[in-house]
Amino acid sequence: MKVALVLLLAVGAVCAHAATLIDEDGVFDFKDQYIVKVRSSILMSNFYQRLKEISEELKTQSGGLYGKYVIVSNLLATPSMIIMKMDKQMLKMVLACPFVAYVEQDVYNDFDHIEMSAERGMPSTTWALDRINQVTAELDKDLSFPGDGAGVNIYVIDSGINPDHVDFEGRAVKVHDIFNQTGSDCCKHGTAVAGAAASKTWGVAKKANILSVRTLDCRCGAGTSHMAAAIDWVAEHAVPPCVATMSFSRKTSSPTICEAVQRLAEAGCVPVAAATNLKGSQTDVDACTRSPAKSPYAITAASTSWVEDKKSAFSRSGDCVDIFAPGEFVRTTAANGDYEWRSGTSMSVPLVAGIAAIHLGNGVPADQVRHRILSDALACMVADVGPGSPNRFLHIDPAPPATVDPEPASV
Ligand SMILES: [Ca+2]
Repeated sequence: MKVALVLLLAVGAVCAHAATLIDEDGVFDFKDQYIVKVRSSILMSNFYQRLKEISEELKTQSGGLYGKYVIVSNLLATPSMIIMKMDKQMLKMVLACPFVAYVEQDVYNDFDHIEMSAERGMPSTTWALDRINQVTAELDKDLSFPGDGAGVNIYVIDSGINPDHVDFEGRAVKVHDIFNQTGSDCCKHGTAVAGAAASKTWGVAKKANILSVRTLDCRCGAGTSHMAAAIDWVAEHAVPPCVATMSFSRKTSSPTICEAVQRLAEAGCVPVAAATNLKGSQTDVDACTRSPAKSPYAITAASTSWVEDKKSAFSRSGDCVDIFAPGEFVRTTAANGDYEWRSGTSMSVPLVAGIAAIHLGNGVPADQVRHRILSDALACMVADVGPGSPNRFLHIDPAPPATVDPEPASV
């Protein structure tokens, strides 16, 4: 259960104010660690000075028991967001400080893997690519697209990648690892996501560049600060035209991640996020309770089945979903150099991102790609979309875009 606490506790003389603490029950892997967002009107030097004063005040009052804090690192590119460890009394005082906009608990976020069993038989290996370039449900074996995304950079913010997979044809490269490691795909997720976006055989945008930014560890999990920092890194370093896949999620919505996604969009990249998967008996089906799915700047993708274009049972839904795309039994590249089937909203994301790359490669401006994808989507195609979800199904016309005649020369 998500709990939003507003602590109105003992405040110092200067701090007659309470920021909101975005908190979560039961997960304390990042013990006493928080992301503190300082109000944009405040000079950071003034905030750091105030931290010292609060600490000294608490230490004096408690005989040295409380008032401990450490600035962990400034993983986040935005200087007004800092990651710090602090004791509970220090937290209360920071929350009460008017310099602070909000404090978000930094937590470790597990990954919700989806294992599909082939109870209804298996689809054709090409079904996902085949389905998104045609209007009718019956597959016509035409896998053509009106472009290949050449010159477009697809940032795969994920678990790393195997850039040597033959199906990437040398177009994939590891550009950053948030854990300062090698960027290798030890959880074997990022290579699959990248393959559905841009591999030669199973990708949508078959000539786009793949740039891997690792933010998921070998368990496919990450801290909230890691996720936000990876998005932030791309916002800082992205080379347009570009699109970014975010097939991961914080367990609850996160203002830190939402702000990072906004910066990414403002940097000229098209953000695509997973609606995320339901696990076991979870009854919270709303994608709005997850980040980056909640971000209005991201194109948030939910999953459909290869049978009757039905919303996948595992897929979250709701009005934070922007579009549905195939997400069951998607054939793609595997981290070991082979190929594999993958299911989950994680796999809907790269199909949307691949189409975004095609549009970018065809000259559609980044700030119009979202509108283009949503307006091209097929209406009323998805069965059982779930409460509040828009009934939009990913679609691109396979015919090449019409060439625009040059303006007639003026006489
Ligand atoms: Ca087709």
